[in-house]
Amino acid sequence: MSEPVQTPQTFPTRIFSGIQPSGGLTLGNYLGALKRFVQKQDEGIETVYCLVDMHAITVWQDPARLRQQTREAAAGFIAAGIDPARSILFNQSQVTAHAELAWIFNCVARMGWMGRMTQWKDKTAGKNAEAASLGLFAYPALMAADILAYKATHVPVGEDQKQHLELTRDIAIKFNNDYGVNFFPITEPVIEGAGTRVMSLRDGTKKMSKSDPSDQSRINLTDDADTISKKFRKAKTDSEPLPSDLDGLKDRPDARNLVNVYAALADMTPEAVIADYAGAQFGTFKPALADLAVAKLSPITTKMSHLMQDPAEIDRILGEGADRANAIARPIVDEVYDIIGMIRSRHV
Ligand code: AQP
Repeated sequence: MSEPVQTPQTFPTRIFSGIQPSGGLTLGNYLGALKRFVQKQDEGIETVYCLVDMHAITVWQDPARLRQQTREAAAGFIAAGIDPARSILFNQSQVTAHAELAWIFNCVARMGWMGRMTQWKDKTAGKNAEAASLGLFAYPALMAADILAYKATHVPVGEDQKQHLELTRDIAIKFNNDYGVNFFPITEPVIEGAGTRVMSLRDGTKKMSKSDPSDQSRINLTDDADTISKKFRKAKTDSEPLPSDLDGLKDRPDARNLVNVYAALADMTPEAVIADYAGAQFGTFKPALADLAVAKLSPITTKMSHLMQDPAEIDRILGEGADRANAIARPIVDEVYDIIGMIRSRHV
């Protein structure tokens, strides 16, 4: 990849992040992304949040379900605390700058960079990679376009997206070098807190994912209190009690995951959770975790289902967000066309 250049960071702070409406939102999306999106908004930073429906179709989506999932994700954002008056909230396909810049980045990024992406490898592992969509392979270039169409300086994400953020930086650096400009910022990932890597409840070595075939592996933001409790009580663990320090969880991924989830939900450090539950059996810890999860998630679930009763209002919010997003991204992408030498006579 290109040698990193020292680009002065003279760009105003702007946060961008997104979530794919490729299924219902999970506890992983909530703790790794959504909860932190709300914190950034509440810190008063300019925040742009996107339901990346064009990423979702890198694997086949039933059209009616995609529409439903996009509205449901928007409802999830608002129910979790995103205020569409303070943050920009929209779905990606309504702002064409994303697709336009993605094509340009397809021409900047190198095949070898994409081939090294672990998410590409994971998603095609054991399958016929030749049959995967070209979009799935090129996904990180679209993600770079999502971010850089806003010249976003910071992107809160879960641990799984770290490599894609590094690629975004490489694309920005190569573009700036190739055209001799200091046009794009070198975006910083923001990966912080205990919830950046929530693992499957059935296998503590695999991330919790909305596309996991087992519904028992994840908590969905639409699960009712009873379902949340049952899933935590049945979560895979070992037969040992909780240790007295974090080191004791090193080779116990399932137990470690539950401690991390507790910490992220309670806004505690994992060390503090271990201090409270040292020596406790899972028969004690799991019900406490289930109660905590229900207390934190139930208000969100209730608000989501209320919002979902008015899909036209959700569409209105997304449309308004798209107009505000377009007002930022359009001039940036028009300037990119100019930098790379494309005639834009209709826009003069
Ligand atoms: N398990 C997780 N722990 C912490 N953070 C997570 N995120 C996703 N899963 C976890 C974070 O949520 C944001 C949106 O991710 P995404 O839905 O756009 O894509 P993904 O990472 O591919 O999520 P899934 O659930 O695994 O989706 P599918 O199954 O469709 O591929 C990101 O910030 C991500 O880090």
